[in-house]
Amino acid sequence: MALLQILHHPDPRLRRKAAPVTRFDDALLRLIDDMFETMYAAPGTGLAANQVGLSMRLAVMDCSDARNQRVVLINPEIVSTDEQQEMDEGCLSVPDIFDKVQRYNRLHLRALDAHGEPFELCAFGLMAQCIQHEIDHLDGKLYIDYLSPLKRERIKKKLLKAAASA
Ligand code: GNR
Ligand code: NI
Repeated sequence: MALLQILHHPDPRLRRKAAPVTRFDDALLRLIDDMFETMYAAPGTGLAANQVGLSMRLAVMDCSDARNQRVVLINPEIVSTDEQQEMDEGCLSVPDIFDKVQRYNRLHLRALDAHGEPFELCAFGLMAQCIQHEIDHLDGKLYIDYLSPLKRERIKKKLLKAAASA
């Protein structure tokens, strides 16, 4: 296993719309293991392939307190949602910044697992929030896109400054 490097905003690779996964092989399973290791080490509740520089519709998640409920999402599609609510959100690619975003509290999802088998999932709360956050990544979106242009500009400046002094 290996730790992967997590890209930070404003890296242009975070803005690419990722392509569907079509090949289910050992290399994919190894990548998924590496993404889990990277997510747990960060630590974070989710990690999308774009965040480690790969343009693939793949994300890993674990929203449990005990950190023992792995979920792999490949080519995920949201089937239905209910009402939105404001939730506090952060992102490993936008380090040390947190703000409120409108997210669906419940959703129904369809995706493929690590072996290419279809499954469906109903999620609510943190897990539903994390799924929306990861699917946004796969579409080249970041949660800061929902904030005001002024806040977004401040965040970009702060991260560019941090990167320059690293
Ligand atoms: O670790 C993470 N926490 C989190 C908190 C609220 C909403 C979404 C997230 S996902 C984030 C990890 C990450 O950046 N995934 O892409
Ligand atoms: Ni993120």
